[in-house]
Amino acid sequence: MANVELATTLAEIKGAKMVPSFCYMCPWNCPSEVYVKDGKIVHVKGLEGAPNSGRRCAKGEASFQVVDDPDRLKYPMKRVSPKGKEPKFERISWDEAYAIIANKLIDVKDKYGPEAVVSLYHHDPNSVFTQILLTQLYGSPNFYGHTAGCEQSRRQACLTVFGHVFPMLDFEDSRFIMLWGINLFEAIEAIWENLALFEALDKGAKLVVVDPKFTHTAEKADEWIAIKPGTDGAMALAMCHTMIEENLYDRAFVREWTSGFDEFAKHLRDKGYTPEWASKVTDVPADTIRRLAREFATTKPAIAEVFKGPGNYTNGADASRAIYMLNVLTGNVDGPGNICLKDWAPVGPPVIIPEEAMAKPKKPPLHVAMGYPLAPDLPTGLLPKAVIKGDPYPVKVLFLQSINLVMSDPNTGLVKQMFRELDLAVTIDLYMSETALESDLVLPDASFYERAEVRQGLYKAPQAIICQPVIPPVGESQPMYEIVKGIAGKMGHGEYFTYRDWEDWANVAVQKLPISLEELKTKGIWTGENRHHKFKEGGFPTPSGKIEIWSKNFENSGYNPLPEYREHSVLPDEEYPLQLITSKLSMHCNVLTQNNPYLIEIIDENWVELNPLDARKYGIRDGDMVVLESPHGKAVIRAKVIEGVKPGVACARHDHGFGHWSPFLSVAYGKGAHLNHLIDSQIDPVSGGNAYNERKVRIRRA
Ligand SMILES: Nc1nc2c(c(=O)[nH]1)N[C@H]1C(S)=C(S)[C@@H](COP(=O)(O)OP(=O)(O)OC[C@H]3O[C@@H](n4cnc5c(=O)[nH]c(N)nc54)[C@H](O)[C@@H]3O)O[C@H]1N2
Ligand SMILES: Nc1nc2c(c(=O)[nH]1)N[C@H]1C(S)=C(S)[C@@H](COP(=O)(O)OP(=O)(O)OC[C@H]3O[C@@H](n4cnc5c(=O)[nH]c(N)nc54)[C@H](O)[C@@H]3O)O[C@H]1N2
Ligand code: SF4
Ligand SMILES: [Mo]
Repeated sequence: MANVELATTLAEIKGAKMVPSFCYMCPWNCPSEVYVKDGKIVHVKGLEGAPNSGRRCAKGEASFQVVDDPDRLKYPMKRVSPKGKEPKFERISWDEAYAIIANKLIDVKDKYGPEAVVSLYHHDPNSVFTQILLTQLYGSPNFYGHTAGCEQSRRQACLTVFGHVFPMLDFEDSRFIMLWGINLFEAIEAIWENLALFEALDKGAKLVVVDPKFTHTAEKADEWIAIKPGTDGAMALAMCHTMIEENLYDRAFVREWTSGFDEFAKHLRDKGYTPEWASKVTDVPADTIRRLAREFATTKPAIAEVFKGPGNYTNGADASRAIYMLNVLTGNVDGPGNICLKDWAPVGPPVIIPEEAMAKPKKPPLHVAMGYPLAPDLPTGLLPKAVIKGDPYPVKVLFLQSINLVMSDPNTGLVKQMFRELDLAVTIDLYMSETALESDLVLPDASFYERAEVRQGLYKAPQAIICQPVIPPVGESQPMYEIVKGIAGKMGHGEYFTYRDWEDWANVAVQKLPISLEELKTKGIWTGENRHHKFKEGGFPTPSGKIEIWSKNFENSGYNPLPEYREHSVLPDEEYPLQLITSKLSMHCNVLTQNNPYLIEIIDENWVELNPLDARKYGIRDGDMVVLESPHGKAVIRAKVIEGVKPGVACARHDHGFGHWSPFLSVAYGKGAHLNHLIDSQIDPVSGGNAYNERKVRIRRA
């Protein structure tokens, strides 16, 4: 920052009031300090004393633009043009919006039952209010997040093995860290985790990154394993094979805390999951696989973690399960320097519905009816079928909050078609997003600088964090607690939503916390004790109470109880010779930062990366515009030629978040390319997670 700018900034901050809050530019919610003066945000930074140690990333720093953005939605809007035609909207009052929603909900319940109403969120500011209204009072079992579009396979694996959905990475004391496709230095997952990883590296920990692409995280690693896409399961199983054959596993831990070890050892042997076998599948030399297995097993404490990379394939759940087995066999579970099973803070619901008033859904939730009983969240890839064909049962109304499904899910054309078949689609957003364009009603939410929220902090120890409104909402926008209160009132449920201001419900939510709301407002966070080896007090929350190498749930649902290797379903061929994988950019978050002029100034388009060998083969030079073509569609995008991507692989950067076509996004509109229409809706057969990395393409100069 130039001196003059710095001086201006300091003058502005002088005398500003600091309000502890948190950042919502990505799902990791870093605790923050927001400086406000004369009703204007003049500065933001990470909260001192919080685990992110005063830091925010570039997206967080650019966040205050959200309140000044002239493209923000300001009023409730109703669609006045027919679906499928050019979208036209007109301003309506909140009262009219509430009445339209309430009447439709009552009508749909009469005709089809409450389960015909589905609610989806990703970024989930106060979605708990919607959950209370739709599931507890209205009676739909279909309130879901967007994990299928994210880390569904990893989550399902973690749930199966440990009975827990969310491991935290306690890097600080690790001595051996193996990251399978998880790109922490670009796709940031909470700044404290990155700081802890740096600390471990400073103390001499070894970092191994398994990824078909040489990422920023791989740059910091001791070893980069350029694996063939979609084959991580084979490598992890072969590492398990080596650990068992060479007696390197933690015998005492396995005996006391796991179930199914003997069956697993036999399974690995019977299937012939040797390093030699895996080498042919993965392109990783057998000696390397064997050596890494030995090093991992003998250098403690260690962490092997996976996120979306190996997970976003049709074999993603078992690949993730196999990677978790490395931690299990070596006893690297929930100790210092291990993956730790998140300990939750006692944050309660903001509104308590008495037991006798609770609705009892009559039909199973959609994921169960769809035949995915073990999916931790809705397989959204199957949602179009439910809406268009009524299979497994009719879905007539969609609520979408903080999610741009039309851009973020695969098979864009089918997702758009689904919207045309709905009786009512309500989008609650900050912007007229591409999903809003397909909706009947669009409601303006208040941003995280304009609303309150109390939620779980994503830190290894239990943590509660608070978001506080620092400026009034833009236009007529309203936070979810007001929107839900309005709809509930029209539906005859007003008696449960009697809070006058946010402190009323926040006081209810913090009841079980050891500190008061007033204290939380001043401090910003409450952090509990960081406990290790919590399972020693009561086992694991799995059916057997142990870590399940052999999964009882899988057995009961007719799946193979042991992790196995299957080839994924979309493989390159002569016509489409490249596997197109996806990878996020550090300066943008998903589908929500592209209208931010500061971030767009740093990165204003996305691109596809190719190895020089492939570039030469297809006559492409660095910087060329190219046509990418799959059996499902084509797109024009810039090419970058780099050594750090495996030959035969094309890596599309942030290909869900660019190429916005909503004319209401004046900064984002038309920048870069959107590539989710090049993918079919294939999903993992157990987790129901989307397989974004399963695209085969050909490439030519545009
Ligand atoms: N800056 C920034 N940070 C973010 C986000 C963002 O958009 N921007 N999004 C947030 C969200 S919602 C999420 S879910 C996380 C995602 O966090 P990550 O899962 O870490 O991020 P991705 O970039 O989706 O994928 C990671 C890597 O998987 C690799 N990969 C692809 N196929 C394979 C494979 O077959 N095997 C292996 N081993 N690797 C493979 C890709 O090359 C890529 O480097 O990031 C979060 N943080
Ligand atoms: N090809 C490809 N596709 C992908 C991915 C990929 O790596 N490659 N990543 C996948 C992953 S990991 C994820 S998590 C999904 C993410 O994609 P989505 O689940 O669609 O979610 P986001 O991009 O987080 O949020 C999108 C919407 O939230 C709105 N929003 C932002 N703040 C607020 C708020 O305070 N209130 C309200 N009501 N709305 C708000 C934004 O304006 C935007 O329209 O995409 C998935 N799709
Ligand atoms: S990592 Fe996410 S929550 Fe933290 S400062 Fe960056 S954008 Fe905000
Ligand atoms: Mo995600």
